[in-house]
Amino acid sequence: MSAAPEVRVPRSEPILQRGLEVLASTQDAEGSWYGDYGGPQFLIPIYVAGLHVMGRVPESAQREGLVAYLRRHQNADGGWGLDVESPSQVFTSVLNYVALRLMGVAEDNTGLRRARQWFLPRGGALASGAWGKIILALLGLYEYRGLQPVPPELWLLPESLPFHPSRLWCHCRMVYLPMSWLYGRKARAPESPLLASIRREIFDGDYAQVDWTAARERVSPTDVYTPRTVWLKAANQLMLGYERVAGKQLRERALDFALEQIRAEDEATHYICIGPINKVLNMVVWHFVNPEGPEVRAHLERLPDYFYEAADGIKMNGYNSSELWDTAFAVQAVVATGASEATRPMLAEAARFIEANQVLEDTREPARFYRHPSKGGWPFSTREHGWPISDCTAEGLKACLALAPLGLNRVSEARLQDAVGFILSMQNKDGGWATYELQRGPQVLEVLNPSDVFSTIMVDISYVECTSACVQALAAWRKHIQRPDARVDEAIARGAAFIRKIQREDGSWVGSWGVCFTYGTWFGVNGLLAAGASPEDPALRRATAFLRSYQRSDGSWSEVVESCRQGRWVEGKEGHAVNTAWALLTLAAAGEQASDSARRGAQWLRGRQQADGRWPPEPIAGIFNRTCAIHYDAYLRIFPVWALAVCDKR
Ligand code: LAN
Repeated sequence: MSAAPEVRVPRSEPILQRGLEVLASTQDAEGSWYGDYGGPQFLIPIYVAGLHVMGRVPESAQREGLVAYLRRHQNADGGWGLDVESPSQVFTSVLNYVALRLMGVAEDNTGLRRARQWFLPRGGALASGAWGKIILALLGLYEYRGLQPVPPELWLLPESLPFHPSRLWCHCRMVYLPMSWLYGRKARAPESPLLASIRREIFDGDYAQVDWTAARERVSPTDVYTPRTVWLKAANQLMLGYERVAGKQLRERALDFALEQIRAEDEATHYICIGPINKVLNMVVWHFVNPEGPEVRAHLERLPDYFYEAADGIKMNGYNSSELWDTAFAVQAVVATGASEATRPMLAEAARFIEANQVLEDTREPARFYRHPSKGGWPFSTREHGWPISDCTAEGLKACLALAPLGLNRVSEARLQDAVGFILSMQNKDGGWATYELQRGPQVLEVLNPSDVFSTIMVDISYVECTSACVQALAAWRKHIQRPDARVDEAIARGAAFIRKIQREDGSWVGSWGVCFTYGTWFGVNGLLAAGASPEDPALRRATAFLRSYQRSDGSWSEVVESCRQGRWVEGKEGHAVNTAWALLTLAAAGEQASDSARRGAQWLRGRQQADGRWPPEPIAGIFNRTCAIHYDAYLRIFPVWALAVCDKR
């Protein structure tokens, strides 16, 4: 097929112009787009609790900002949700209540009174989801014997066991690692009058009378997304039995082992850590090891990486940033607009950021610390963070290859080759790609998920997003090198087969990291196309028919986080520019950019742009672990531009 010359129908011209200006004006000095990555509502309280254990409080300006943020996001019923858009849970309500108290808000404050009125009738601290109780125990506001056990000795079990901690998804593993150390030590903040008072406020009865055995099992229905299975209950009984007889020597060995793993994580990430939770918990661990030590100091220095000031107050971001990810998408969007002289400086800056943030080395002793080799990968945020991810590497590589024909790519061929090597090393046996590592354990381990509030946290499994991004990157690479490479070809074919296998009956794919079917289907379709599927392919026809069937009468698409929770399409109140952009990108890729459906979608998207070149704020489009919404600040600036650029091409 000879490529038809690309003709741009200038219908979106002024809109793209303004959209590009907004992108250019929000680009950072380093070439990236840095922004708000908030949403989850359990991060600030864990941070404040951690500081309190260390005898600290946030400095006053930060404290004010945090308090303002928590107040701003208290639900009308008095509680706090798992994220800023969700219904109240006991877990987040009790923790945010405690955080406000620790930051100096008085017990009789109206907001706090309303909070108590929400969570006390539901059982208060005793009915919190599992992680809440762990944090409360650390503060001495809950008893360790009322927790499901997290013994550090699990780390000493044979690595060949399918449930050895090293086989867990790295986020789960890295959160439970410091938790197991703190649990093993029964680490606890020193008692104080403030804590004694809070303890009276968050229980609905006398603390001295609490039945801690019953408390272990108790959890409010509001906090249960993943019910505790008989397998988990059996495992808990086993661990409780062990906890009763645990010898001191073995415990010390296990604690030492865990501490070494913690040190390796801290060093590999320059004390940023993989995420905000293990960042705080690792720091607290070091406080108990040596409060004046260099590790605590190093941790304190990297705390600011996680905070972001926005119109709604100061929040703790869900990662140290989403810069690489957003920058890679922004590049692809801008290149799709035709990359005029005016946008070259923006692309050149972005290229610099991408070049500066590829991971160039493996971590120290990767096998000993259960790390997959890192060299050549791209992280979600920055090189310093140090954890490369399959699809971030893929999008980084795709961005470089999109910049190359413009003469703007700065990453050498050898380093691009390393990225390809990293991607190839990450392909699972099932043909798909997981997030940070190969799948290390059976997916049935999910029956041991002890978190109550999250799903799919136990094992890193293949996802449509990661698989599609890797297939697309490998296909772009193959085109770039213009010579055959059997390994790459085979990887693409296996990846495409995986994508086909997980397509749903209705033609869609479920997104796991974006909301929801529009996101998953965008990846599914583009993965198959990159692997060589023809637009007539029945899988693609079913996918576009699925999308068309959910188009709203005004031409837009709209999905909300409930889509991910319920596993079925749940419509929002009005059209969303991000969902609409994903749907349009999908239709256009599948050859339907001239269809009536795409035309109406593009029309809606154009009409939705504000005079300032932005699209108005809309509900959160990011998600993790099926339940928690997380805000991708740059998506509203990137995807509408990208979609309109693509729809304008004929
Ligand atoms: C992220 C952010 C990036 C995201 C993508 C790269 C977009 C995705 O395609 C793969 C998964 C990944 C890497 C991802 C996984 C889960 C994360 C790390 C997050 C959503 C950011 C925050 C979240 C993390 C688990 C939050 C801490 C909470 C726990 C349950 C440990």
